[in-house]
Amino acid sequence: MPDEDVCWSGDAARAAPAHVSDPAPGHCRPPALPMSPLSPQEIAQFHRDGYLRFRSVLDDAGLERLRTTLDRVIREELHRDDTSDLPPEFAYGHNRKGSARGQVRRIHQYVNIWKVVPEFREAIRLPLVVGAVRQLMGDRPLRLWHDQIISKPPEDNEKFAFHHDFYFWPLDRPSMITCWLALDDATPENGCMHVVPGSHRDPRFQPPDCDLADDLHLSPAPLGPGEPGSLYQEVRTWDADRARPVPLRAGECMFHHCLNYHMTPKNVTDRQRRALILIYMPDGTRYNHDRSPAHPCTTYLHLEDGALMAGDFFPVCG
Ligand SMILES: O=C(O)CCC(=O)C(=O)O
Repeated sequence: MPDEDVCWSGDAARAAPAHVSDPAPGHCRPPALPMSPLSPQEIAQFHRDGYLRFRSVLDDAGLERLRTTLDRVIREELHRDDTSDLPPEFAYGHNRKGSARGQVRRIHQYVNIWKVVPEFREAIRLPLVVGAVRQLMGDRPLRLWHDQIISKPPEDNEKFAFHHDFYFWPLDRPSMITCWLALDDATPENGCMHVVPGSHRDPRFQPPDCDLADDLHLSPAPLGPGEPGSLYQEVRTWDADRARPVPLRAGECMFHHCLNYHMTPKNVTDRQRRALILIYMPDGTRYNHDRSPAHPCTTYLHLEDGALMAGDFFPVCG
């Protein structure tokens, strides 16, 4: 990767990046809302279903810039041996060695590409995305929890089985909202997102040790634990055709709540399926070590349990 594109290097990859500044760690003052792109109906729909298909958030030039940049990063990373000058989480999910068939694997999960590549650092603050997420979170100031690229190239790729994201995160409350931004047209055939509408409201999927009182998104679901025919019993066995596909054109995005069950099927086409995934949390979110003690984005930060997720690692975005 060319020097001018590397924002972090060596020890700096494990310390706070100098180029980003956090004006007010902790409960920061909300920046002015850039725009309010969502209607009340769309906000209600998100709270009911746990996801919302949105519109294009990039113009053609912006989309092409991200795609070209990502292709360059993928090319360069395929040949990189030494990752010591990168944030540790960046290489999470990499498998350059390829499949049993001996192919070089071109599927990549780059975590926190915003720390490494300027074009993606700009992308964490896309005005339409930040404006919409602020609205969905009840106008609370946002920080980035982390981003990730997930690229499913033709042939050498796999499905992501049903899961909800909060299960994996060392955070104190399930208030995060993810923007899944398609960099290619995403269809059921090449592995678009598939969601289980309303699953975020099912109490059986909600963490028992979290204070949910302030959470605007949650309300009890009608079925109780273990009830015959309940989502809980069924969801683990579901294939993609049991969920709702969310096809998107390149440049469009969808939002999903961190408790919403989702999956993506294998890409069985000869087309790419690249996505930029931006995960936001409300300012004031705290670290909960026991929930996920070895998360790649926090394990090397040695945060105190209960610490505010603040500072330059988790930048204010809107
Ligand atoms: O992009 C994918 O294939 C999977 C995305 C996903 O599971 C997620 O954003 O949590």
